[in-house]
Amino acid sequence: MKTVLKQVFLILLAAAVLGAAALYISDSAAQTIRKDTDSNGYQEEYRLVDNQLRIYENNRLIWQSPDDWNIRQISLADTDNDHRTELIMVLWKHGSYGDIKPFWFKGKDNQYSCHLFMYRMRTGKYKAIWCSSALVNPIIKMTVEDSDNNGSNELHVLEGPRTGFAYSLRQLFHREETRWIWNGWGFERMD
Ligand SMILES: [Ca+2]
Ligand SMILES: [Ca+2]
Ligand SMILES: [Ca+2]
Repeated sequence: MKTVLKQVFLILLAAAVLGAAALYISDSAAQTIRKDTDSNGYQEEYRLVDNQLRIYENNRLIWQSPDDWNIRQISLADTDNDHRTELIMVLWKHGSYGDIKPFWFKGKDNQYSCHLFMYRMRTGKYKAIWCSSALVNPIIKMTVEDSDNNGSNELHVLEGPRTGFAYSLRQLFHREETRWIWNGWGFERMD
């Protein structure tokens, strides 16, 4: 009996490892979106390939993500409810603060972590509007929608476990759905 249990455990473990590997591979899925976010009459094309984003308008490259960003998902929506469309990106990168570290932060800032960045196109250029520091629970999937039909969009997030030891295995089991609303300077959790 004990041997049978051991075999069942080993089979489950193998399935979990294969599942985690499949999730890892699916992270590099390609995504292309076309939308005229700045209402200039020309659609932009957002090409997410190999976790790198390139944005074109009239076949002209107008923005590309830094090489050290690993972008998992992008979305075009009115995330902050100001009637303009933003680009939001879920990405992984080293370091929480980028080039500008807060004065109180000492030591090395090179932890590989998940972030949510919000950008907007203005006069033909892409500018950052809001960038999160390292998220405690990484985002596995996000959508922006008005799910309660009150006229304002919310950010819906599927969160994974905290990063660290055996993260790829633990993310198979830990999932939490949360809703967030833009409050003028950041996202505030709704429930
Ligand atoms: Ca445009
Ligand atoms: Ca907006
Ligand atoms: Ca709403």
